[in-house]
Amino acid sequence: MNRTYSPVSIIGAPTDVGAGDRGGRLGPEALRIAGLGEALQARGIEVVDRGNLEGPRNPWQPPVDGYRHLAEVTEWNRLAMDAVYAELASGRMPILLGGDHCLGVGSVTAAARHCRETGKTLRLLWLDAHADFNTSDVTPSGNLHGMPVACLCGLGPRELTHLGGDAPAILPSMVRQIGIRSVDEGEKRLVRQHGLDVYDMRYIDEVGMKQVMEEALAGMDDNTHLHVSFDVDFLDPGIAPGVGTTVPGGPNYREAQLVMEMISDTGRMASLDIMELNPLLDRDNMTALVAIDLVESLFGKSTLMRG
Ligand code: Z70
Ligand code: MN
Ligand code: MN
Ligand code: MN
Repeated sequence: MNRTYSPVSIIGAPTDVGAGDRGGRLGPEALRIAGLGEALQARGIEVVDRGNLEGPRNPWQPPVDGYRHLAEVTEWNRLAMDAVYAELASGRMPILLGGDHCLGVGSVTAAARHCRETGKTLRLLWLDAHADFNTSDVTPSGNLHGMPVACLCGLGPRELTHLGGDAPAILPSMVRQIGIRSVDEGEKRLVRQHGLDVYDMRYIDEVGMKQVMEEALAGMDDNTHLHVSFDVDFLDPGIAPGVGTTVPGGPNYREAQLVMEMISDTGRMASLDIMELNPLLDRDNMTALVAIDLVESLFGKSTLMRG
């Protein structure tokens, strides 16, 4: 299908303040070196690289009251929110390069604000091995990259639940989570309590990725702003070893391609995060290359010969 895309703005957020290991701060550069911008340009898309945000360094401290580095995480998210919002407000499609997934708070908060101002309906597709729905009471680690979805739904420290102003950014009913296979005990209770729509690996195995994506993308229309938050640990570690927390049994290359192709077919993706790539744990930048291959599919690359 030939579709025209909004001009894209690449924003780097080189930080791992929300993660349990260091190296995610190198993610944006690894994605650039693997050719993200060039791959999109080759598809006829106008691309501008805004460079990197500059935020506080990672102090590498233990958790305080259930959170590690809350002040630094908040500052990085403020920067990410402002940068993503500015691109949306000028009619461009932001691609935020993490960095760890705590940055999803800022990115999605910006998308939610843009939707409120333009009368759009937000749909959040969270591609991840993890539910990222921990709170300070139940987190096993204190790492804020395990909490962004909870924060966006209003569970968490006020700095993050109210990053965008006077209310939480989203409702749980806007979220669809795909690829989930690692959820902590207390986190599982919260996910059920708040009614998140989770397509875990067992369900994917039982019904197949095609049906999963049909269900997850159902109910969207011309007025939908689709935000895709792609945690690279969504992918099976066999094809994507370069992440802090590998969890076996993820979507394989073919399933992941289908996910991206079906998102592309909706024509509704308006903002994108690529998170959690850790080049220090990668081999020959292979995870970055796979991620870019998948992003090309997100932007309409397809070898479809039938139909
Ligand atoms: C665990 C926690 C996590 C990565 C999210 C893991 C969180 N649920 N790890 N993304 N890479 O510590 O909250
Ligand atoms: Mn818009
Ligand atoms: Mn995540
Ligand atoms: Mn994850």
